[in-house]
This record gives sequence, C-alpha cells and structure tokens, in this order.
Amino acid sequence: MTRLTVAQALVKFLANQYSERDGVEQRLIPGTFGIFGHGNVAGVGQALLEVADSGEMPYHLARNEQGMVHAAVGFSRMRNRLQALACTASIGPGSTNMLTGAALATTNRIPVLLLPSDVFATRVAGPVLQELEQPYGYDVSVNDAFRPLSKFFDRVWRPEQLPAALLGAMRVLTDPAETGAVTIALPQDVQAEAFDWPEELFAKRVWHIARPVPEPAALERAAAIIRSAQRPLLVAGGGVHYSEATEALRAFAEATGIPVGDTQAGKGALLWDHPQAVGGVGATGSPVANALAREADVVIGVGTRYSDFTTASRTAFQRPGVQFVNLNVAALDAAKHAGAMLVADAREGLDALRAAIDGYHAPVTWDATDWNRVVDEAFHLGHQPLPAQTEVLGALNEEMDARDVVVQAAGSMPGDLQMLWRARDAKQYHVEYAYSCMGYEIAGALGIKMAAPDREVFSLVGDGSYLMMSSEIVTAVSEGIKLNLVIVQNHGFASIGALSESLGSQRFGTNYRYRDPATGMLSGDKLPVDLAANAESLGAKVIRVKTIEEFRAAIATARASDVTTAIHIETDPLAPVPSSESWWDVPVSEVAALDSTQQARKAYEVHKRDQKPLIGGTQP
Ligand SMILES: Cc1ncc(C[n+]2csc(CCOP(=O)(O)OP(=O)(O)O)c2C)c(N)n1
Ligand SMILES: [Mg+2]
Repeated sequence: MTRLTVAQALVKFLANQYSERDGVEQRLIPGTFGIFGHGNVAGVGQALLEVADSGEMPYHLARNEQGMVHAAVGFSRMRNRLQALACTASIGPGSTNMLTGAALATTNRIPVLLLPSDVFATRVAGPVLQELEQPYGYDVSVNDAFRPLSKFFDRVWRPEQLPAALLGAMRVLTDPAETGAVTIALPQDVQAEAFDWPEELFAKRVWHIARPVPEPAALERAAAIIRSAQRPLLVAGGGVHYSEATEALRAFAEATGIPVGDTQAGKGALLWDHPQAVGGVGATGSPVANALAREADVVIGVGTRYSDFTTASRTAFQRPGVQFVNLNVAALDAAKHAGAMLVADAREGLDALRAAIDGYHAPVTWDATDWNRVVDEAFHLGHQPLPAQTEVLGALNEEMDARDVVVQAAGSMPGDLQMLWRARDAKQYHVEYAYSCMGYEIAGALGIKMAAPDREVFSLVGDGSYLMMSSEIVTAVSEGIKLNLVIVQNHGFASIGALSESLGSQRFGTNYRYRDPATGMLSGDKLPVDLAANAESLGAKVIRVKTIEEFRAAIATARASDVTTAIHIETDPLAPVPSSESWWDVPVSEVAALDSTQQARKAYEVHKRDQKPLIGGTQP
C-alpha cells in the first residue's frame, strides 16, 4: 500500500500511463496545464509540486483556462491523438472557463483530460466561495455543465472511486471512436485527502490505440458499390491524419484514379500538387471539387464527419441516387447519408478497400488548370491601397517552409484558406473548423508548437479573435515557446460582415468603429486600437508591415527569430475573393420590413430547393 492524497495518486497514476500504436510507445499524458485557485492549489497543485523537479509531470502555467484547453487540443491534434495533456482548474469560474474548450475538443474528436475542481464533498465548510447552490439539488455543481460536453464524466466524491474513474477516463481518451473531452471533477477536500492505494494502481500501463479492421461482409458491400461507380469522389477528413493514413490514401487514389477532395480537418491528406488532389469540397471548397461532387454517383468519405460546410448544407451532392461509402472508426459518422458503413481505422480500411477493388479504375476526368490560375491571381492581386487578405495568405503559403504549420479557426480566413491553401506537407494546415472558435488561434498554436518544436508555427489571427483571446502570448513568452503570429487587422468582422450583407442584414453590428452620434450606429471612424503595441506589451517582438513585399520579408525575419514574433498587417475587408460555387445554409427572415432582407430571402428560397434532407441511400 502507498499512502498518498487523491491528487498525489492522480498525478502518479497519470505519469505512468502510455499509449501505443504500431508498436510505438509514448507517454499518454506528458504534461499538465493549469491555473491554481483555492480549489486546486493545495490539492492537485501540491501534488504537482512534489514531482516538479522529477520531470514526471511537467507543469505549464496558462493565462486563461479556455486557452489552456485550446492549447491541449492543438497539442493532441498535432500528435495525431496519440497523446493528450491534462488541464487543472480551480472551482467555479476557473472550471467553467474550460467549458468552451471542452466543447471544442469533443466536437473535433480530440482527446483532452480536464480536471475541474469541485465543491467540498463533506459540505462542512459550504457554501464555499464560488459554489452555485442549487435549491433543487445540493449535489449539483457548475461542473455538471461538463456532462453534455464530455465523452466521459465522473466526479470523485470519495478516494475509493478514483481508480475506476481513472481507468474509464484513459479508455475514452485512447478510444479513436469515442475520444474527446474527458472530465474528472475533483472536490477540493477530496483532492487533499489521504488514502492507502494498492501499488498496482501506479504500475506502468500501456493503452493500445486500436486500428479496427473492416468486417469482411461490410468490405464486400463497400467494394461492390465502388466497383459500380462511374463518377466517384473521395472526401478526405481529419481521420486520415489521425490514423496516419496519408500514404494509404495516396496508394488508394493512384490505384483507382479516384479524385480526392478534402475537408478543413483533412487538408493535406493528399498534397495539393498531386494530380488527383481536387481541393476542398463544399461551401468553402474549390469549384473543381464541387463540380465533381455535384455529379458524383459514389462518394467515399474517409474519416469525415460531413459537417454542413463539407456537404454545402446538403446541396453539394446533386446526382439522383448518389451513394455513400463511409470509412470511419466512429459508427456515428459511418452511418451518415445512409452510407454503406465501413467501420474501421482509415489506414486499415483504405488498404483493405484497395485490395478488394483491385483492377477497378474510375472513368472520371476533370481539369484544374483554370482554378489554379484563379488561385494564383488571388495570391497576387496587387489590391490597393490596402492589400487583400488572399494576398496575405498567398505570401505566407509561398514563403513558409513545407514543414511550417499555419493555424486558424474563425472569421473570414478559414474559408479563404480552405479554398486557396496549397498544403505541401500533411501537417502544414491546422484550421480548427469543427467548433470554429475565436480565440483558438494563439492558444492552439502554443500547443501545436509544444507538440512539434522542430516546426515553425504561423498563427493567423483576426482582430476579432485577437481581442477575444491573446492571453496565451504571455504563456508562450514565459515558457520560451516560440510562435509566429500574423495579426490581420481589418477593423471588425470581415466574415460576418460579408455574410450579413449577403443575407440582407447590411453588415449591421460587424464593424469595430466609434458610435456615430448622427446615425446612432457603429459607423464612425476607425478605433485607435493598436494590436501590435498590445502584442508587444505582452512580450512579443513586433514587426509592422504595410505592403505584401514588406510582409514577405517579415515572414523570413520572424522565421529566423528565436522569440515569439507578431507581424501586424492591415487588409481591406472588402477585397474580392474567388467563388467556391457552393452554398451554406444560414436562414434569412421569412418576413421583413427591410427590402434588403426581402431580396435575400428570395435568393435563399432558390438555394433551399437544392437542399436534400436525405442525400444518399437511393438506388439509381
Ligand atoms: C467565440 C466565438 N464567438 C463568435 C463567433 C462568431 N464569429 C465567427 S467569425 C466572427 C468574426 C471574427 O472576426 P475576426 O477575427 O476579426 O476575423 P475576420 O472576420 O475579420 O476575418 C465571429 C464573431 C465565433 N466563431 N466564435
Ligand atoms: Mg477582423
């Protein structure tokens, strides 16, 4: 027996967990982020202190609890879900600040271990500072809000419950089909309570990350559908990366001649210059992929959750009788669009499918020449007086090393990136677009750099996102984790502004401007906000540029620097962007006094006619 507190036992246990896939072992939880308050300072905090100089559980002090969960997600995604970080927070607001991160992790299917602190189990001191006190249930705390956001939730009211909670948590973290936010709530008194633990609790444990193989009958059904295809299209999602199936995908594509489109999480699954890479599918995709999608008779989805952006809100696939073959480790996704379900690991499934349809070659052709010219033009617009955002993305795309990573999450950039970015390395493109959370950019980049210290990380940050969460710059500076930030200043929401205009809402409330006393609207002058000065004040080195030529030079300077560097550039939010020739369903008011809204509603109703509640599943 080993006598330790619950928190000490937790840390000791986590330090002895490993994951393994393809015979390669690594620490499952190689570090912990945290912010201490009265809920964890003497519990988990004390336990982390006891091992602080042993390297058993490195501790990183974050600046915002939401930010530390984003960083943990960035880390794990970069490590293809083979590792996860723990996040400890104090009770009340410290814990609820992690809720957005929890939702982001679960939506993206990325493992993170959340350790919110909780109110006293004994209740003797209650109600404690920051306790919710619900009259209908004294056992309810703010941490119950993690339940709908987590793939695993437990609260350790008593020390005896800890081993089972830990085993359950590790299982879900390492289950590729179930993974996401994993939450163990720790009452503050229980954290500090001692218990006699069996030695075996702290034995080294290896969690095998499975590569489930397809069931033979399911494989045969899927193969039969693909063999019958005249115009197949493969849609590569994030699962291709997480399963490290990019080589298997390339082999499958080359053996079959099937064109490969990608999703936000899947970009780079097949590198952009491969002759069969046709670009993004859906609302922010390429017209080449979207033309193939419209006509496809068989859609092979690999590791994709088919978000509305991918299906263009169920308008992307227009051929009557289009059939789906869905290779996914999660049955949830494999079943979508009435597809033939191939529940398996992406790499195993692709290899098995390739063998099963040996000799098949898709009789489909396409031509990307025009589109490639459009992208080149967008990258080199020469827009005046301020550069266009597409030129910023183009310059970055061209100046970055193939192994550098570009990071984004929300605003107008994810769409432009998905449409235009030419991924030259499988892990070059990191856009969080399942939760599309403003604030992920800098915090996520921190975790990405921790996961891949040998790569340069360039985070593109809109002014809106910057204002929402720039706090982890300080963490990066303090830890000596070097980030490159590109702050794209356009004085408000280019994205929602354009969306608003297209929906007849006249960009209302989307500009960062002074309130104009004459109109009562936020339509006055630009604000005197200086985000470069702000980044500098947080410890970043700053380069201010005005032109694309200066920007190109700044990229090289930032790359060569050892310290976190922010490049500030102002762009024209109204500059033109190529069309994806696709659509996204955002409902327009059915009745309106405004003429602009009435016109937009008419256009909306035309698009709605193409939308299918059920896309696949019917026989031709
Ligand atoms: C946390 C969060 N709040 C709100 C939104 C909705 N939203 C999406 S984009 C956007 C504006 C982003 O502004 P900015 O970062 O400046 O990017 P830009 O649109 O100018 O490219 C908003 C408010 C969101 N995605 N995330
Ligand atoms: Mg903006």
